[in-house]
Amino acid sequence: QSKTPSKIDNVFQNYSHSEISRDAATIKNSVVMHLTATFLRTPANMDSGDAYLASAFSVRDRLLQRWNMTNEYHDRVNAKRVYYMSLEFLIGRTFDNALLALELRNEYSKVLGDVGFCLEDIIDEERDAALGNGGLGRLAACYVDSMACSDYPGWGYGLRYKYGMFQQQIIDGYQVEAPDCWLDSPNPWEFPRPDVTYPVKFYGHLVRVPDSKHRFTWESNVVYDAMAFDVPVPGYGTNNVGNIRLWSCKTNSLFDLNKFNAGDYAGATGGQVAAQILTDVLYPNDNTNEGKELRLRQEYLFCSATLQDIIARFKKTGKPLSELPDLAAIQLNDTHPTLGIPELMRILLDDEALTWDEAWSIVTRTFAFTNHTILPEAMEKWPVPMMDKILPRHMGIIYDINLYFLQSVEEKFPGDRDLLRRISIIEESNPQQVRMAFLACVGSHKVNGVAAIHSDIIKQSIFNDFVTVQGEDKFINKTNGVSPRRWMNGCNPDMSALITEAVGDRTWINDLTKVKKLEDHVADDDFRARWSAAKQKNKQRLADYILSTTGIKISADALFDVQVQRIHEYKRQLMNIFSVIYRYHCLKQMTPAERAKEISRVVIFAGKAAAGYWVAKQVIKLINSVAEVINADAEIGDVLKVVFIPDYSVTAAEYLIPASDISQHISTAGTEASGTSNMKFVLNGGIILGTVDGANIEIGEEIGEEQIFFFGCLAHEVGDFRHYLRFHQPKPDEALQTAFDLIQNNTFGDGAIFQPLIDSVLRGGDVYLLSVDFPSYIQAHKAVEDAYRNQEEWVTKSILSVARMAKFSSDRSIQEYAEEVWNIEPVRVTN
Ligand code: AZC
Repeated sequence: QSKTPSKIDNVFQNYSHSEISRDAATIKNSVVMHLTATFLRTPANMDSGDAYLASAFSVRDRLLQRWNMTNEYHDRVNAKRVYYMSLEFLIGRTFDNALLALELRNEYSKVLGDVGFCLEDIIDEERDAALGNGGLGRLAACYVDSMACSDYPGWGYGLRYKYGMFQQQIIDGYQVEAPDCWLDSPNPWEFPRPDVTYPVKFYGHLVRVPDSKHRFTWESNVVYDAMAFDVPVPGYGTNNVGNIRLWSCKTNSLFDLNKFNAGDYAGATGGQVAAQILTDVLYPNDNTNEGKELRLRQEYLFCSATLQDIIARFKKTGKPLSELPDLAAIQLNDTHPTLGIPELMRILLDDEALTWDEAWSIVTRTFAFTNHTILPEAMEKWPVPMMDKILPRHMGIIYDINLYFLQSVEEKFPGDRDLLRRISIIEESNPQQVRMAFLACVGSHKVNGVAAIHSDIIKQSIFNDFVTVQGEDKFINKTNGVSPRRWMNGCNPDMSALITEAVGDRTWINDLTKVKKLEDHVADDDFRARWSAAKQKNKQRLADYILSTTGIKISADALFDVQVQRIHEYKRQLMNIFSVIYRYHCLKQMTPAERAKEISRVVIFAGKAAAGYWVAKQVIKLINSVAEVINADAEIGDVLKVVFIPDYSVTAAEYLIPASDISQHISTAGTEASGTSNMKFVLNGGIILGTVDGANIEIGEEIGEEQIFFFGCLAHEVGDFRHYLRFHQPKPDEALQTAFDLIQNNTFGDGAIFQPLIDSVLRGGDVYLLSVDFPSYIQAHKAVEDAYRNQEEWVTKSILSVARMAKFSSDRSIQEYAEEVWNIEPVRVTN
């Protein structure tokens, strides 16, 4: 440990705490400095890619001052920190977000404008950081944003995947996956930390420490180094800058020089390849679990590096480990980071020589767990033999955790063997499996679902026995939220300007309860006109985006009807496209005069299917085949258009969401834990057509049922319908049957390709209840059209909705977690 010479303190006294320089000349100088010195270009040969990089580096310089100050300050006051452990962070772009947070957007726009660049084009040069699949990963990104903006000392921990979410191409109507090489060009938003590196062991064998019950030495030759990369999370309206620490496997030391010298070139790099691959790719599954060995190793590398880092930071305080829960709260974002629990046990038992009870008390006071789904196919389980081979020490610890847990159950409910079987962390299947959700639950002091209905459902289903054994108080609800910075102020500047006008200032961006003020303007004709104009401008922007990405020309005067999310059977994009086919049929039956009276509609889809999810991929093909026929039908023209936007991403969502009139959130009741795009759409003045599911329910409660179009069966009815359909043939109504007929008559190309989709309804038990909900779905579409005809009322609905959406800010969610789960306080960072 080298000590800082006291002279350094004097010389750099004012370094990190100086104010951010905002004047045009200084900004211009710093851009030019980076252009020339960081990237070896000159102003004369600068293109927009260079302009992006030079500007981004210059903005980041300004961010760093606050970043250093934040960490220094938190250390100095021994702030309790929350660590949000997530295998996914779906960040998207950072440049514009940082400009807004530092309130430097106008300054950079001017400086770039002076040299002939348009800021919007420069922003478009940035590639998304797509280190996540969908809702769960984007939620993690919103949560670290809210922690930063609300002055909570919070860090995200994740993996730095070399290849993020795959790029989706559409070829002949089918999804084709291509690698996302997002790190090919310099990434201004990460800082390599070669000094922050931890060894992570795999395989090997155990040696018990003499005379100890729970202490082992783990001997292994397979040791990889995880190295940290830090990603800043700029807080808006505060000096606080959060941090996402991402781990990457370091491979240099694994190069085998002896093999190289002997001419075995492949062998020389073999170890490096095996290590590197651990952090190479994001597993592209949303709401599904594949029990791949590589994934288990990936999860462990992540958990081990993270826990070692947290302990190292804690030890700097000089406090005893029993006080860890006073300075650290760890949130598990689903079960993927659950190995953090046995890993912390391992560190405390083996490295720190604590007793089992001391260690277990620390663990259970530190961890809390969020469940995001009840879909059975998403439940993480690992075969005991696999776990035993790769992580022998952890398997042993899990057995002991389970033993002590089951002993406590037996004590409370003596002789209830079926309860023990149901609640055991080890499933008695062949082979045995470790149930990660149960391990996470046993090792945490709080377990939460992500919307009210979902939190109720998990108490009645997967954690039902745990509620009985551990008591109801442990199981709570934390309804999701989204960041108003990115999902209002960033993506919808015109609407945001109107809100600022209504509120009187921009404080609503960090305190969304203030949008209530919009209600005062709902009768103001001028305000309403500008509200509509903002939406219209967003629609035109989306129409341009669609033209440039798909070549399809749509009219911005049509009703925009949007369903964008991962393609999944439970989300029922299939039901949507069946209804589009039926609508097409109806339009074809009409006379031109009748058709002219119809509301023109553009139905927009986007979303990725997991590479191995065949049914979902067929749904994409069907959408594209239907789109091709309808869009080419001159008789139909602009009355109906269908668009599938390829490669859905955070950035695409930022174009789509502000432009929607109606968006669909139509999961079978009880299947969508929460949904978060539903919140984003309404926060941008869009109206929802949805099922009584997830957060749709709470949105309806907040904004009033006149502002939302609900349809379909209710969650408590689903069981009976499914039971019935197991033994009875579904009876499609006339509308659904018409859609089937059109497909089978080869209206959209070879109908045989799509027969399995029809069969999933007719012969597969219709698990997602399309045949049950279709009639009310068609009715709901009619209700939407009737409402849309009355534009005056529609605008009222739109304004009132936004005004009443404060609850769905992620700032509210984070405050609830802070108070009820993490027990942390905001810390205002000052010099
Ligand atoms: C998703 C849920 O499906 C979605 O309803 C929720 O809004 C989101 O998490 C955030 O809580 N779940 C996932 O993406 N993945 C898993 C494994 O649940």
